[in-house]
Amino acid sequence: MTFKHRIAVVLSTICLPWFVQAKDWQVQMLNYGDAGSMVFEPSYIHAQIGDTVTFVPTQSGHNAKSYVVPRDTKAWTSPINESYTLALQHEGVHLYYCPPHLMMGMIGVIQVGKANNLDTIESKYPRLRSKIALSPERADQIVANIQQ
Ligand SMILES: [Cu+2]
Repeated sequence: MTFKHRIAVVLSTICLPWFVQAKDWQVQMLNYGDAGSMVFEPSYIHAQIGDTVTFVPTQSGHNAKSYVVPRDTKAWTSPINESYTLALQHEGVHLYYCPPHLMMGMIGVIQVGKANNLDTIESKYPRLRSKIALSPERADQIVANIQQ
């Protein structure tokens, strides 16, 4: 092993834990955000297995409830006006909404790795969309972020 190799091994050993560290994503629940009124911000996240997502009650009157979850994942609901952390343990897409503001299109998507349950999203999203009275197009754009 050359000196350069040895340096590379030492550097990769030091740096690797930093690169593979799981991330905690913060999702603000807002009465008004960049995309308009009643929004999750960011409304789309592309995370990896092992990451967590924390819903932050920045403004009051909101919560988050799953509508579609990845395979082998339990449905989840965050308490209203409280911080809630969701552990992402399985690959796939979470489609969720704020029950008090679904009518106003307050929905969000968390993609964990690959979208291996896209067929379920495609079959169930129209029913969720039918309950959105205000600007369902904004919700369509959020769902359209999902990467195959
Ligand atoms: Cu809300």
